[in-house]
Amino acid sequence: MKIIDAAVIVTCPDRNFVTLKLTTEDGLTGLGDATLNGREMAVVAYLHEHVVPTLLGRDATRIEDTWQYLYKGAYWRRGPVTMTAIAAVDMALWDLLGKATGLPVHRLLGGRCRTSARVYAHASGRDLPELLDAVTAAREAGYTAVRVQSGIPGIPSTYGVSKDGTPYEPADSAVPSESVWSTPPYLRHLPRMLAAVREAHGEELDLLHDVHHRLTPNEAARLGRDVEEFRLFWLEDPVPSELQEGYRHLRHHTTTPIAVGEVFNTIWDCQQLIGEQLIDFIRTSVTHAGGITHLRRILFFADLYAVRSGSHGATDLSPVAMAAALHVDVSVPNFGIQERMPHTALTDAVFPHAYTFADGTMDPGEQPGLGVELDEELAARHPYRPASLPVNRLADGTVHSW
Ligand code: GCO
Ligand code: MG
Repeated sequence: MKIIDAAVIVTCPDRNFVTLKLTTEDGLTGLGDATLNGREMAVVAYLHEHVVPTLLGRDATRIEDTWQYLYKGAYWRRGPVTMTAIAAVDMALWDLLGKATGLPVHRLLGGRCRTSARVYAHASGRDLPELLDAVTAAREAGYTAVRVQSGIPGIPSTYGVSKDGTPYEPADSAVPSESVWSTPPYLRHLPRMLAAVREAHGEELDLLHDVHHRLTPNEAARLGRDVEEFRLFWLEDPVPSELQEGYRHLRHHTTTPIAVGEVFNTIWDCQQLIGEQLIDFIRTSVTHAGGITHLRRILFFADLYAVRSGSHGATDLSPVAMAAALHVDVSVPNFGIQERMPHTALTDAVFPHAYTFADGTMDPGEQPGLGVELDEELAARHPYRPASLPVNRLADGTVHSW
């Protein structure tokens, strides 16, 4: 099953997506997501210049060998651009193998360990009443786990809160917009916010919250303690993820479950966090951590230490990535939960897919391969538009993690 063509397709149906499409000599096509939010064209160049020429003529069934070739063979290892490019090839090869054998990818990965994958919704509001309404809407839509974020009194706008009722999408301008951050009001606000959600929605709903890398280890330890009574499902990215020792400090001070990993690219980025059991959930995504092959390596390692999966599933990961994540989710032993931010109707039209949502869970479906197609004609009508993630500053102008 020789690869005879590799095309990199960039489209912007409401937001940018980069897709790798491999074609074999038998006319089969496989898709892989290569979207790196705000850095899309860097991956496009990496694929065009350094990966595509090595794929032509290659046996598409040699998935592990191709992964090793692109990782070890490049000499320059790791990093988001490289690992996203490798991921796209890997996903496309699994998709091709599924189509060639007539099997959905989850069956090639050992088959289902569960009937479907539980997902969590995002609920946000500029103030508490708006947040409580958003949680109600998520529950009415069938979710049993909800990520809660709200505006913080004293801070003009913050991460994770949609501004005007439209779905939240942080990459909002070609040159990064700037937001202002202050930690003390946030630390005061969060326990009040969670108390209000528990008061209105009771004890049974699973609640998650994303700190988005903004605290020092000691601030995070204090927050973890302050919110223990609200029994979070997880507190996400409390500390910038490269500060791994910080998680040891945090772990020693709170039993609030911790989730990290959406910015990690390889097993080497989370080896210590998992091996020392400093976290409860690993959030590496199929797109940014080297594809299905490498994500599974991370998750099998995590299983040894009772760390569960919680794959990143923001809208900046395309429907191809969502499908790939779901095939992994239903087939690994240590699945925790899957993030879900629904794509726009236009994105769904550009990427028709077999996966479905019902009763707070998602299912990858039984179509051969990943079960996602790309409508290239519709994609071409929505060309790339540069968009960057915001930059964060403290009131005195100091740049802070966003
Ligand atoms: C999440 C994430 C995202 C990121 C975005 C960056 O938990 O879903 O934090 O919202 O900000 O994916 O590209
Ligand atoms: Mg996050």
